[in-house]
Amino acid sequence: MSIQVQGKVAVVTGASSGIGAATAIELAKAGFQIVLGARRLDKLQATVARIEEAGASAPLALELDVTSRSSCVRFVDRIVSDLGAVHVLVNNAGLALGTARVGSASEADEDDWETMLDTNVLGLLRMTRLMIPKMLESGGGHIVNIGSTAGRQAYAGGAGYCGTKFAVRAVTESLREELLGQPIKITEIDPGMVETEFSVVRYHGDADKASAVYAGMTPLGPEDIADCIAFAVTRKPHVNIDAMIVKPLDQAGPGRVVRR
Ligand code: NDP
Ligand code: 8X3
Repeated sequence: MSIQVQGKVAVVTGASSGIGAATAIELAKAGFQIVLGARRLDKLQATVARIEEAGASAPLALELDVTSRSSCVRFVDRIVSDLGAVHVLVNNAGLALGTARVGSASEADEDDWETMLDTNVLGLLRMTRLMIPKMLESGGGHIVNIGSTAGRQAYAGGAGYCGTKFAVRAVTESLREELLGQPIKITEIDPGMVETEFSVVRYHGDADKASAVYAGMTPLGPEDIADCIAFAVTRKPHVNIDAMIVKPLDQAGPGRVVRR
């Protein structure tokens, strides 16, 4: 580790599951004071318990729906009133819904597109807009956006989801330009296939379809991505990790997977 993290506050959105939960645990072990946000408070409490079991200091777990402006405002206000500062924001909350091809999509698929855009793009913008002034008041910060390989290479059936992740890249690069000269770092982490609740959510709860995604290959685990995030946020003050693309060895690209 190259920086002093004691006393630094790290906020992880979507910390009730998968990559967000693993990141919260990893950053807590590294010494950050953690704030967890997600809609499912019972699941957030499970992450809290895992952080406490690891012997790290007790995190603050707060309800957060990134699609709601008032929920985001309440979340950020509560962090500042309870902890007085914020240094790291991991914009992880996100989801894929469905694999409809545009030409055969239904009204329900259109609703899925709206939810993905509202969560993955507008939610990330909402949280970032609210956090930048608080980071500046705290003496500096670091924004980590979770994109995807789906934001670098599109695939059939992914127009809705890939569209949101290409947008995350555009937002990250706009922020890089806007924040030049300010003490705020900006990083994008673009994972390939990670086994989490992601595919269960994408297939609307169909566990068989979800597990078939990873059949015969070795996917990444959420802790593999958490490891990369922890590395990025603990570099020396003058070092900015712009982006990391992290895929399983068994994956060359979307749909290009070796199965044994
Ligand atoms: P999970 O489904 O396991 O976790 C998603 C998290 O996002 C949950 O904690 C969920 O919490 C939260 N979330 C969803 N909607 C909202 C919302 N409106 N407000 C607040 N939180 C929300 O999936 P992953 O861990 O895999 O996904 C995390 C991120 O990683 C996503 O941005 C995803 O696109 C990205 N990603 C995932 C890959 C994969 O293969 N798994 C690959 C590349 C990128 P709750 O439901 O409690 O609100
Ligand atoms: C998730 C990766 O390839 O399932 O962001 O879209 S993929």
